[in-house]
Amino acid sequence: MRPVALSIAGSDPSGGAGIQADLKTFHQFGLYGEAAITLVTVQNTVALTRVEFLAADLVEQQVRAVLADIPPAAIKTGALGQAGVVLRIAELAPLFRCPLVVDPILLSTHGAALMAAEACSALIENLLPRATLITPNLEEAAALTGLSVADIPSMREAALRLRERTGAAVLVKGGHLAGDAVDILWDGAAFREYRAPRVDTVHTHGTGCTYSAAITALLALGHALPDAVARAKAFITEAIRTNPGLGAGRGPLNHHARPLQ
Ligand code: PXL
Repeated sequence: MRPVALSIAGSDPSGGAGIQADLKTFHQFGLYGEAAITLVTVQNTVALTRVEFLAADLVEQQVRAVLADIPPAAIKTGALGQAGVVLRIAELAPLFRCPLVVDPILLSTHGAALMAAEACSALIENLLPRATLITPNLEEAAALTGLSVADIPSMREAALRLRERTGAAVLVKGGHLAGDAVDILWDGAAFREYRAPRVDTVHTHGTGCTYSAAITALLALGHALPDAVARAKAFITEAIRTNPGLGAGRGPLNHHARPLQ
């Protein structure tokens, strides 16, 4: 049977990030994708001009509807918007019975808030402890720990702190470092480093969403976490390298990139 994955995230009508990126990525890995929408953005590759948060009970009802009927083999969360939504997802998490990847998104590519400030503590206290894996970038790792996270030693320190606080495995993504794009995975047993040569392009919109969706897909397919991260890293690196060059601003990746066999 074809595995199922669910994304709980925001809509990007330009198709590069959010729910749209997640569904394309699930599909590309051969999964059946489900999507519960948390917020709607108005954006293209040039600018984001509006964000509308959906009511927490509307998000909850979407998630309950799919869990009751077509239960997924892995779930990811993206932009959640408000503390109320974070708390509802945390309350629903015991029903999930599958890996949960939490991408702790705070800002959009264009710098707009996709998480209200007061939702950050709900995320740390309530949702991150329910996660199998959390996937902060440098900025999110800094916001979640209070550390300055700007090189590999500080990425390791942030990963240690976040795991201590939440019990989740932590992938700190160094895509914004100078030089190679290096990510650090800490699962409580070993540090692993995932390294790819930097692709010199502005077309990286939706990289974080696509990366965590690929990891979620691979977990749904039964890969162990370190292998899922390695394969997802290869996928996003190829997706950035072969980006279609769409739009007048920061364009999307190539979601048709071929996953490793
Ligand atoms: O990449 C973070 C992100 C998540 N979700 C939505 C977005 C973005 C980035 O722009 O638009 C809906």
